[in-house]
Amino acid sequence: MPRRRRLKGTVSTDRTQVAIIGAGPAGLTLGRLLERAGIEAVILESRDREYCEARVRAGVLEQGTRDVLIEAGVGERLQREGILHGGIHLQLDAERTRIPMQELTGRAVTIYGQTELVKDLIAARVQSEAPLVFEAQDVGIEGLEADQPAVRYRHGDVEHELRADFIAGCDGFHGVSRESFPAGTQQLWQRDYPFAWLGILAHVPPSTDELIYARNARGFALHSMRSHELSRLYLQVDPSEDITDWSDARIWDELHQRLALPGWELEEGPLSEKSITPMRSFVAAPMRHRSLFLAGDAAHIVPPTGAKGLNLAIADVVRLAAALADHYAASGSDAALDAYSDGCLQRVWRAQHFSWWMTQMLHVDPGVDAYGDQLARSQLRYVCNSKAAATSLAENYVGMPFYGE
Ligand code: FAS
Ligand code: PHB
Repeated sequence: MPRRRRLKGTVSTDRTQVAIIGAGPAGLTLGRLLERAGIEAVILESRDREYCEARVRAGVLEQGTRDVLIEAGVGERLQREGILHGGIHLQLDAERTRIPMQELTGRAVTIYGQTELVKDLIAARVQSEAPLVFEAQDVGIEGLEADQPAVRYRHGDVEHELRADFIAGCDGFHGVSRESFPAGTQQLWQRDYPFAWLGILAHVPPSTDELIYARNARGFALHSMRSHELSRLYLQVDPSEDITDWSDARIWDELHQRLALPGWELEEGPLSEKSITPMRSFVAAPMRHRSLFLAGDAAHIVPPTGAKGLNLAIADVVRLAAALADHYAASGSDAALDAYSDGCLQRVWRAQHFSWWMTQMLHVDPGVDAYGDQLARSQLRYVCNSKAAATSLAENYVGMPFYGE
């Protein structure tokens, strides 16, 4: 437990080794890895537990992500309920091709909802009674320039000042951590796409054994899943679309048209969730300023077409946890901390390219002319018919080996 000293009247001051802002996959996994390494950490989350455990986001875990979670002792349910996939299907109009990723790379992916992963990580932290503060309000970072990092927050009606050696900014794209970098100390790259994803959760067994990524003249469609009873499907829509204009019947009709294949049937079922997510690519570098380290969506965003967002977040914190362990080890080396940002960015830019490449190959871009449309179709046809091209996709999709793997 952080050492607490109550300053008379106003602020309660606590001390820990690592202050983690955000209880998403990045913050919770970092907390777990540090706990296993005997390093103290406090996780501060602005939302309540229910909200964090209800958010429907990613669903594909790379081999490396799976291995890290199992190694960290939070993979029991993942191994029991996760679904191993050795391939994906690519579809161009009414032609569907399986990409045998496991045959081509020796690695597979696991279908396991981010929602479930967050539940497992929170349950493990609550069980070990390691500090996790939900509903931490007005979180702010201070003392970076004076190398006396601290996180201020309000919990209930008590003001807190959490002093730490390091701060891990795992608070996502809209968090406070990246904003705490002094002006001019970061370079930002961004690309917004002229399309969004309308996603649904349908209570019907998946109509496919593995994911289907389909490019159709009407736009992109994806048939994914969460379990053998729960399907997750996505449609490319215009970013200005309003979800209230999309009845369940209209969504299913569009999915039928875009995924159509002679002799194959898409089963419908009741929807429990539908939402529209804008698509962007974003990178902020460096990912470190003095004792503040960014990880996950706080530093980089990819369009979900490559299923990389969650996996990048985990890869960042695997590298950060190892670097912090080096720092606190008897030998006390900061070499890995100093190399953290550049090390992460190598993987980030690979995932950025792959996610952009999958997105432009599989979506109908209103801003691209007919010639460009044919180029994208030719690219997709090539991937479906060339072992070399399929292997390149597979290698990126299953994920490159993790730091220290
Ligand atoms: P997260 O955003 O998950 O977590 C950040 C946490 O910090 C949140 O709990 C937030 O409440 C908290 N926080 C924010 N500000 C704070 C503050 N000031 N103080 C304290 N806490 C604060 N990826 C895929 O691969 N496939 C998908 O289908 C997919 N769908 C997505 C849909 C949506 C709507 C979004 C936003 C992302 C999606 N992603 C998807 C990407 C997603 O999986 C992210 O990459 C992943 O959640 C990143 O994890 P974190 O970096 O932990 O950030
Ligand atoms: C999902 O299941 O939510 C999912 C799967 C693959 C993607 C994106 C999302 O590329």
